[in-house]
Amino acid sequence: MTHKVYKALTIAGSDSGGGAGIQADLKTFQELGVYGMSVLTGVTAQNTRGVQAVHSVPVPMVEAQLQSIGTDLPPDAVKTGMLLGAEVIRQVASQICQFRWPNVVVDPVMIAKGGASLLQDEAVETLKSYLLPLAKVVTPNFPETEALTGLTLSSREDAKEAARMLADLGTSYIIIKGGHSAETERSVDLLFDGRDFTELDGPRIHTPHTHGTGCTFSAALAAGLAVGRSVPQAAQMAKAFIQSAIEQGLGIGSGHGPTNHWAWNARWTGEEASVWSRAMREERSNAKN
Ligand code: PXL
Repeated sequence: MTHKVYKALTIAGSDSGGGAGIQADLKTFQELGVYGMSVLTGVTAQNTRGVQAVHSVPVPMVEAQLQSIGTDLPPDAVKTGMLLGAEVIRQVASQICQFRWPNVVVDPVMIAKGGASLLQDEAVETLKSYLLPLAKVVTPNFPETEALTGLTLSSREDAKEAARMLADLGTSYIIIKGGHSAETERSVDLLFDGRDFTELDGPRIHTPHTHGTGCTFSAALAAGLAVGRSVPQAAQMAKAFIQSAIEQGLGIGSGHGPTNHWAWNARWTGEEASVWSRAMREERSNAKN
């Protein structure tokens, strides 16, 4: 290898169903050409119908994983997902400081689609005071924004006020995702850089298969930052990545299915799946010749 290998780390939980959590993150890193690493905070027993069980990894084991990464494989970007409790958050924040990890993206995961809690209520304050000040970007959806700010979001102006409040906590860029907004035709994410607002606009795709969208978006954002893109550039790319992943959903499972992490790199359809990897290889070797 003569070119630099960009590395991204996810600090998050496992989704046995493969659509969210570290599985979504690692698939996204891989698709975007970034070497993926993971620190596991917990394990969920989960499928497209919901979360059947959650089990946390002991904090000293989370610490050991962070040390293993930090002492040998410094990441170019880091994202956090499911953190479960206050003690883990303090540990993660302390190691991010110790190793001076750059490009920290915090996806403030709180509740799974079916209602299972992925962050204890009392840990929200810890997230705000310990982790958000270290973050380059925080990516809450509407319910998470409401939990973090105490505001009720019923208009774009409310979202702007919430973004200003979050910026005051010390995070450089705020992205309030519009997937849960009341808008029926568009899904608009609001990007705030501490001064100006930019809208990341996309069509709303009407589908129940949106499991893991938040994880996938924040992982794509971290991958963009890892390779040196600016936050606005990485955010635009991440928006396009998740849009194609939702549009070309896989249609697996009987509940809220996962998105298609292949979609960005290949026009994937069911019949083509078996020939997909061969076609990709041929394309690559043709491009070289
Ligand atoms: O989408 C949030 C999320 C994050 N991490 C894990 C999850 C979920 C949602 O179900 O299971 C492990």
